[in-house]
Amino acid sequence: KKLVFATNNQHKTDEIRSALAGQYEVLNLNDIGCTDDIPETALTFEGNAALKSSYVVERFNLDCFADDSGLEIEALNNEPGVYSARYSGGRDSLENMRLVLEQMKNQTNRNARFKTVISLMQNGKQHFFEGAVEGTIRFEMSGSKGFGYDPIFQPNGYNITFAEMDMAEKNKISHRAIALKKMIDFLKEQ
Ligand code: ITT
Repeated sequence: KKLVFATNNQHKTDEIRSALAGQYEVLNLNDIGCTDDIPETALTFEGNAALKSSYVVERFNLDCFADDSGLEIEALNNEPGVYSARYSGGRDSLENMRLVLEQMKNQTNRNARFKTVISLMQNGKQHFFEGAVEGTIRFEMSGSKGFGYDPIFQPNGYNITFAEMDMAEKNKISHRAIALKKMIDFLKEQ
């Protein structure tokens, strides 16, 4: 069985492929020959996930799902949030993390959460699935696995960051894995 995943992010693709190995074949935008940079102009994860999935339905007439995600930090009024990918102005993860660490350097409230909203477009209908994982922001980066803000995020109940976990371990607890499981449960009920 095939699923089209409306993403340009290879790390997201790898995580979802790993989680669905042996169950579904996952094709991303590159695999369906889409090189467009889909505009993400909405102010919510739901809105942006919907824009990405609808784009693929309109342009390619393919059912698909999209993942919009980001890091919400309590002390920063839930920023970077929907601006996670380009918080420092560009897509450089190191620069984005440096900006967060700088803004957080005198903060005692380190609470944060990663969120994912998946929009599934199927037969002209849209379905949303959400996942979140609570944790804290480290004072320094640690680890080299994963992507994005993984080196500064420590999930509650662990003393390592997401970037110190293998993909399989991150996939047991991550925001993306939780949202994905809800979508797969929904697909299997059909
Ligand atoms: P697509 O829109 O093509 O899927 P993107 O990277 O632009 O890829 P988003 O708009 O959803 O994706 O931006 C999410 C950003 O949030 C992402 O670039 C990372 O910086 C961060 N992020 C999301 N999930 C993450 C995770 O599991 N670990 C670390 N950072 C994550």
